[in-house]
Amino acid sequence: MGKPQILQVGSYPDWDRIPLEEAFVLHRLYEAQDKAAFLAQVGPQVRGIATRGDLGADAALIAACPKLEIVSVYGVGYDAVDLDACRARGIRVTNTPDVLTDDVADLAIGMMLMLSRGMAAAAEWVASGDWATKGGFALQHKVSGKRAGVLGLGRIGTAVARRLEGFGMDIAYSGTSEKPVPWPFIADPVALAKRSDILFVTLAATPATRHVVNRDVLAALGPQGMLVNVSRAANIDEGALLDALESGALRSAALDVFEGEPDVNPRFRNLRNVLLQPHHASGTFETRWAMGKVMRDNLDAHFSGRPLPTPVA
Ligand code: 8YV
Repeated sequence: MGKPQILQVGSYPDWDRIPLEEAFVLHRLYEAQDKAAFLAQVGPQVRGIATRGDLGADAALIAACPKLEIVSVYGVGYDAVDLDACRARGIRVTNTPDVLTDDVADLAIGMMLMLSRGMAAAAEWVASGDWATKGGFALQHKVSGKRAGVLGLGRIGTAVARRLEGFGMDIAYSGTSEKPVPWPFIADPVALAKRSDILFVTLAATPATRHVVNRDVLAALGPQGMLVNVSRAANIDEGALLDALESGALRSAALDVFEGEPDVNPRFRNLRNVLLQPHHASGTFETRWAMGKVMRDNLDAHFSGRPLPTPVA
């Protein structure tokens, strides 16, 4: 039997592409001009899909691969994979948890500091010469000792909360269930937002969490509040967020994820109270090396009949 045939949905760095090419026959969907024609041609031979957290595998893609056995996601989030379609056909799904937790939490903290302390504009104040001609930079907002809410206390939310302890913050959290942690559980996201100066969104996205951060949550966070999102855009009502940022009903927002990314709603570009990042919370060499290895290890394990390292529950 020849090498298993894999459909590659998006690009990977060479250090993943090369070993994948050695082990499998790769079909690169993202390079095809006519994706439908390409899928009609290669889909019937495909036994595995290698995808990314941001790209996933929808029902149509899965249906185009009748011999599909496994979807291996390069990313912890598998919200873009149609799990029902996979379950119905016994297709296995894997992701890359744990290895990216620290980086995502680090970026969340970095975004909080950068936005609260106005560091981007402050750097520009020096670079432009304004410091010498206009004087000291405008005063900013303190971080240490503030009240923080963590919406979604999974691996990443917990790593964020632990880091916030180092800032002497008064931490509370919300999520699917109460956990054995030292921080108070506040089930209602509106109540969590009300007692928070800074609200971190670290929830795994599911249909149930869609727009969980809605107008009411944003109003409760209020004109002194900051929102930090390192999860998925779908967890937030982006229209309501833009309204709140434009009107001053919310002080500021630091966002790594956007509806329709990599396109970003142009309303964001006119705002000075936002910090916009290009969905790169896991984007370090160290973490992407580790994520690629886990993604490849899952495919290797499946096709050599070994237990999957990180199956999705
Ligand atoms: C990645 C992600 O940026 O882990 C996830 O769920 O969205 C990110 O780590 C993405 O999967 C890489 O393209």
